[in-house]
Amino acid sequence: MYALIGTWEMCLEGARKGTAMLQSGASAGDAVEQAIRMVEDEPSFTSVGYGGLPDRTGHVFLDAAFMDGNSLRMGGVISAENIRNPISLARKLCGRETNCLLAGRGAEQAAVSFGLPLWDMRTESSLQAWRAAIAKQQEELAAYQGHDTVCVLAVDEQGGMVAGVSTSGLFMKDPGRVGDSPIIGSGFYADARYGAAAATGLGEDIMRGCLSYETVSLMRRGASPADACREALSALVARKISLGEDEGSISLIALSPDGAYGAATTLEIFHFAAGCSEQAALHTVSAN
Ligand code: SD4
Repeated sequence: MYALIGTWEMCLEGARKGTAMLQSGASAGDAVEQAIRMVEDEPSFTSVGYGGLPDRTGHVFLDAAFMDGNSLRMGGVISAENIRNPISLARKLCGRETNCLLAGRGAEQAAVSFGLPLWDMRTESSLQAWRAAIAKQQEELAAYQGHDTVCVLAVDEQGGMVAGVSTSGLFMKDPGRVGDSPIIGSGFYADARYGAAAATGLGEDIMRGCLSYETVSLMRRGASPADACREALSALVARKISLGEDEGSISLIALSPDGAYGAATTLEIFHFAAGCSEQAALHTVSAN
């Protein structure tokens, strides 16, 4: 048995490739890295990797993480520029006892030391979008204006379980702004005994509920992936509403060791790609 789940329609091709790899015996780590690299490499996806939309200063800063649910080790990249495939660097850092989460220049130096390519991640069209936003003096930071994080969870035939995420964060963010994606327990979590989870949406809200850890923790107490996503999300939403806030823009995915998967969202519609012992297909979940 193998299974893989990934966020958003942009992940479909990568998820198909990842499930095909799992079918032919690849590890969950290889499948997750490959699925995410395919999203990072596609410039028409403007929220991840090459072609990602810039911050206010016109620079593309990338966040990524990779967690091995069997060893509970993680590697991560925070606010790094010019790294062609941040997920590959995050994976290389995973397993280190120290120095596993690197930010900025240090991450770029590590990429060079691993022989990973550096790249100007801006494209003419991402710069055009930035110039237009500057001209409009856009102030609002929004989680879902074409700015979505790719999160992929996989379990392989050998029981290996991995979570990976990659994003360029929010369009027009302040320089140095970091969301949930590279933060363990918020943007992602995996424990091969109970399951894996990952989040997409407004990182500032996701972090307040440590949503990925909370989802895995509910699975540890027996919840299915779908129920765990729903319960973790609705608890944070209820708390936000009790504070006089709106529900926010948050979506969660989860995967259990037996290959069951699920998702929950505050959006009208949230797409994810998933397959269990079959090729990945597109699925949807909605807030109601
Ligand atoms: C962040 N969670 O940087 C990311 C962005 C995202 O849908 O996933 N948007 O806050």
